[in-house]
Amino acid sequence: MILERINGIRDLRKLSIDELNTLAGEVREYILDVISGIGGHLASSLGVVELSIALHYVFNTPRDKIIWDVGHQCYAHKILTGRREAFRTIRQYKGLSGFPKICESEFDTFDVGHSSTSLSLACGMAIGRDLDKKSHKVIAVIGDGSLTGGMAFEALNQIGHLQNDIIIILNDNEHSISQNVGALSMYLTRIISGTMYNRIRRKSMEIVKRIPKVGTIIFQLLYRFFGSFKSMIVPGQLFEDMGIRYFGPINGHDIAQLLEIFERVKRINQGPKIIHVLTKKGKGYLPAEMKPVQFHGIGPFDKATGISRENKSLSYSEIAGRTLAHLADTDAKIVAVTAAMKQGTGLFEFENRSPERFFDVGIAEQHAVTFAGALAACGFKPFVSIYSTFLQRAVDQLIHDIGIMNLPIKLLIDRAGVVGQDGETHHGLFDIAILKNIPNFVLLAPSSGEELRDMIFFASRYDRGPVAIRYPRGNADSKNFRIGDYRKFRPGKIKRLTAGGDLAIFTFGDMVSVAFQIRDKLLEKRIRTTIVNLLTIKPLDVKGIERVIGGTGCCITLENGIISGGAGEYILSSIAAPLRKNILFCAGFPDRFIPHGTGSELFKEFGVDADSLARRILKQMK
Ligand SMILES: Cc1ncc(C[n+]2csc(CCOP(=O)(O)OP(=O)(O)O)c2C)c(N)n1
Repeated sequence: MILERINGIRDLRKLSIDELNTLAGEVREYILDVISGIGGHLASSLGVVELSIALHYVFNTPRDKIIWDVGHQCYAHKILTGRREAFRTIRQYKGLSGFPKICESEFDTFDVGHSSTSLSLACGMAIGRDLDKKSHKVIAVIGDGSLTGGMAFEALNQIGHLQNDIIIILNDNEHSISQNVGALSMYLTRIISGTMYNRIRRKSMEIVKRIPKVGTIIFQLLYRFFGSFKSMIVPGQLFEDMGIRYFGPINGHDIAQLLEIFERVKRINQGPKIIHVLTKKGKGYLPAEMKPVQFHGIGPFDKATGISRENKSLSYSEIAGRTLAHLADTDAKIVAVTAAMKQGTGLFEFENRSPERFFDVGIAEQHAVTFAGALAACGFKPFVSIYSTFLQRAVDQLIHDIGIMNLPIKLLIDRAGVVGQDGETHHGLFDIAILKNIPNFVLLAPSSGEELRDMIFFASRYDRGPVAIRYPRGNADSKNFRIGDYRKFRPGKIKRLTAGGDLAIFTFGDMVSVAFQIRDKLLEKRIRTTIVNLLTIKPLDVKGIERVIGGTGCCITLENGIISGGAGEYILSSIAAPLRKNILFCAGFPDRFIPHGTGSELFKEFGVDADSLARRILKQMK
């Protein structure tokens, strides 16, 4: 095994090209062994094994800086840079992060997780280097999906203008999570087919020329015919026109080719360069090559068959997607918008059934929100399905393009709360604090499949302003969920789930089940609990809440979000002043970035699990 000898980057640089090829196979197997057991971003990482090897082989890392966009494709990079054994702990509680982390290694140049940041980072690092009169290389690795993000364009604009020495590796696998979309993606495809076309053109001209007598005439006709495709002959002209030298396309699985082009480009010390590298998502593992979307991010699976080991029942995302698709069948004004997350947010059914009203805008959350605002202004009912963490990108759009005009867009905020192993860049802990402070927004939170269905039904008919529905990652309680069984939902009304005179728990969403566990624990101590499902975070049912507090005397609030600026503090500041002392505490996540781990590990660490909360309540009630 060559991999066993790779304890750091120096060991890699001693290998021959043949050995590098063998190493690529071993790294793939190792990634598969580990990720099939615990889950992770598999397909993207398998696609860049040769690229990672070649980059670290040619460039003088960590002095030269490699910046991975999103960072989900960093597994080979981690294995090669001294973290081979630690890789077994990746994405697990207190183990390696699934993304680059500067605190983990000097080879990780920046903390990432959200897309389209690498070019801004490369631009900043290159300018920093030049101001400091240093001479190392700065290399950004960006996927064709991430290149659809607005930030990437903003950075290209500056990079082309300033002309610092920057190397951009465009890792083109024609996929974002799903098949990539948009005009730029089509342009990249034209480059690839253009080079194929060039090869065909050259070959056919050579053959025709050799035909006796008529050969020259046919050659001239063909020449004219091919001439009409001139734009294809100069690949990457778009980048060249922006002042960025284009190289490629290069086969990203041919190590010798990669080494050659990297050596060549490394020697050009001036100006920005882009190397267009073609890779296959899931390379080397047939199930992932066949189903790159499913294997983009996957839970534990059987390595031999590729079949998932997860117990799947209906998730909140699936319920949201199905409900929206069903409503859109009979309501021609409903439009669905996603920023490259149609699988994750369950919108594929909508796309199949109402393709003309389905819009994947690329990794462009800001555009998604403003685009939806325009649709709402035209009388449509745009639903933007978006993960809580990625909605953070569009805060100004929510205020400036939606809130101020009170436009009736509908946000389906998926993965709200702690998301688990993707960690601090991906937890959806800030959405309540953001949205509840934007005037005009109605903010809802279901605790079951049927509540989500009814809230979406409500949102589809509500035209007085924007509505946001936040729901967690994972399976929903769906025992009472039937598609189409819509019941009237009225926002701004709490729901008492249990009656008990000693304590009230005000909660919502997935924390309702935790409240029931607390109730059971307290009952052992003869404390009877009223559980209140808020359902609506804004506008708050202040009167209803005050009535409950008046009845129980003391209460807590409990949420899967940050405490500061969250629903609990909102209750605290909204109820009549004399009642405030009755709130024992507001439970949720503290003013810290929450690391990676399973949901239950994180709830426990931060004292938001039933055991810790029951103990804390008992202590305070005494
Ligand atoms: C701002 C933001 N939106 C959405 C995502 C979710 N996401 C993670 S990877 C990915 C696709 C990236 O595509 P590409 O850059 O081509 O990399 P590939 O996975 O194809 O290697 C998306 C949409 C994200 N990480 N950040």
